[in-house]
Amino acid sequence: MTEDNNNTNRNGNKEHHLGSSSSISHCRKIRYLVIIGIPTAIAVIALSVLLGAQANEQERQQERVTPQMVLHIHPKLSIKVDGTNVTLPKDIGISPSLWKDHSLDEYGMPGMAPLHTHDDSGIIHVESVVDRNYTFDEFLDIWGLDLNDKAIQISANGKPVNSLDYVLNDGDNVIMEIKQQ
Ligand SMILES: [Cu+2]
Repeated sequence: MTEDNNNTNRNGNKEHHLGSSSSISHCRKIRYLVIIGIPTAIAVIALSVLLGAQANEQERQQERVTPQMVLHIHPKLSIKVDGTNVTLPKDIGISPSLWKDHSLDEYGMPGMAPLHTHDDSGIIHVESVVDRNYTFDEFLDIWGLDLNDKAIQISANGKPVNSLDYVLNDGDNVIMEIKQQ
């Protein structure tokens, strides 16, 4: 009886061994994870790093193609010829016939001089890829307006302006009076 009990104990031990055979299948799971899981994880990480690098390269190329605008202000210009209001044309610095001086083109957004008009509201758009001063004279040069033999009077925000080198500011109200001679 005692022997039988011992056998049962041994059986019990065997059952215990069975328990450790389930830990062998646990080992297989780990080995499976190592063989399949780790290479998959490495591949996923490598792919996302590669895609990330590609996205960065695309961003960099886009920046090269479309430079960033760092200055964007809107002075307003009103023109009077012999006392009569004259509309400032649209597309100055955009349309070839209204874009005569190209010396500042490198500072403008693609297809536009840094000083231009989009409509006939009198608003001058200063849109520049560099932060610099732009003068009223530079706008007139881009436009190609011929002021030879004409007397001009300029005021900005109600104050007389004595030089065409007047630096344009955001929200300026510039009035140019032209007298034909
Ligand atoms: Cu603008």
